[in-house]
Amino acid sequence: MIEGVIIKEKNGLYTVWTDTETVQCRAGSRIRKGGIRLLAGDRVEVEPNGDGSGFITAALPRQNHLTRPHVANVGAFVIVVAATSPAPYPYNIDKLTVMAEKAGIETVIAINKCDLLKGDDLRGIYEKAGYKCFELSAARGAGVDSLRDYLQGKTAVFAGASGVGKSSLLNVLYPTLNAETGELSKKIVRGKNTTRHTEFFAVGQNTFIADTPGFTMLDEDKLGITDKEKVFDCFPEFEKYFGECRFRGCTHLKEDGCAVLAAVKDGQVPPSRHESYVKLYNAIAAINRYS
Ligand SMILES: Nc1nc2c(ncn2[C@@H]2O[C@H](COP(=O)(O)OP(=O)(O)OP(=O)(O)O)[C@@H](O)[C@H]2O)c(=O)[nH]1
Ligand SMILES: [Mg+2]
Ligand SMILES: [Zn+2]
Repeated sequence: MIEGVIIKEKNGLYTVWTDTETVQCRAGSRIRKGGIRLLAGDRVEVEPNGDGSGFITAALPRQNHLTRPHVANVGAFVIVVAATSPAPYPYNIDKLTVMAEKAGIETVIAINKCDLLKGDDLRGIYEKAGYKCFELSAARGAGVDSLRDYLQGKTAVFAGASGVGKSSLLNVLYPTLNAETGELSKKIVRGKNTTRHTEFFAVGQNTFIADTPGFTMLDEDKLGITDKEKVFDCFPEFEKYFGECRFRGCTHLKEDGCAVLAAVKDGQVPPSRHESYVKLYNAIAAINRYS
């Protein structure tokens, strides 16, 4: 019996990384009968057959999971944004921060293409929200050392809109990656529509990274939030205003005496973050109204 982590799932075939080897596994009967849906990132116990194949006999408890991409045990959610080209669209970025907050996953913002435009505006917004920010240029290799240091020892997922440079950054961060995997270069060159299956690549001691294809839409009903009142909790920079509003039950949308709105007015909370809050609150309210 050995322990490992699922780095890839495709059509019921799981690739399990065990530090010394990868084992191609099927789910054992206990897993199948238990109706357990295994995800990339899940830690599992494997009964190897000795020929590179094996059976997954047990799944260890999950720390967290995301639905988009569908992965488990994410140690770092890296939201890649471009300082420009494509222009950052705050609401889409904020839906990603919210999804990760809801799942309880540590999130950082990787601001790429800083060779084209400085990243300080975005940095100002997201540092206020409590997210560590990296200013980077994949094109120039700038800033990547500190991001690599941060990722060391973590299981990380790169997400963000198409064209922001997720794959380019991964290539600069881990130049040996395609040599080790053989497949990634093709994937990266293809750029768009990379893969439907999220796959982790081992890039160092206990360090796994997954690239994801960019998407333009992340529907509000995929965020795991069913109650509009819970949207507030997914904006970490709002927390200190909890209970500070004039009226109990303040929705923080437009009430007089709202502490969050006051913070927006005096520059403590970036307007774009509050706008995203309002949009998301209304979207979640509408979903519940019609479902
Ligand atoms: N100027 C500049 N261009 C960059 C930088 N990083 C990436 N690019 C370019 O941006 C384009 C998109 O890069 P990708 O790495 O394919 O972007 P992606 O986020 O992986 O996109 P999807 O796979 O479609 O989600 C390419 O033409 C890159 O050459 C950068 O730091 N500066
Ligand atoms: Mg890509
Ligand atoms: Zn309020």
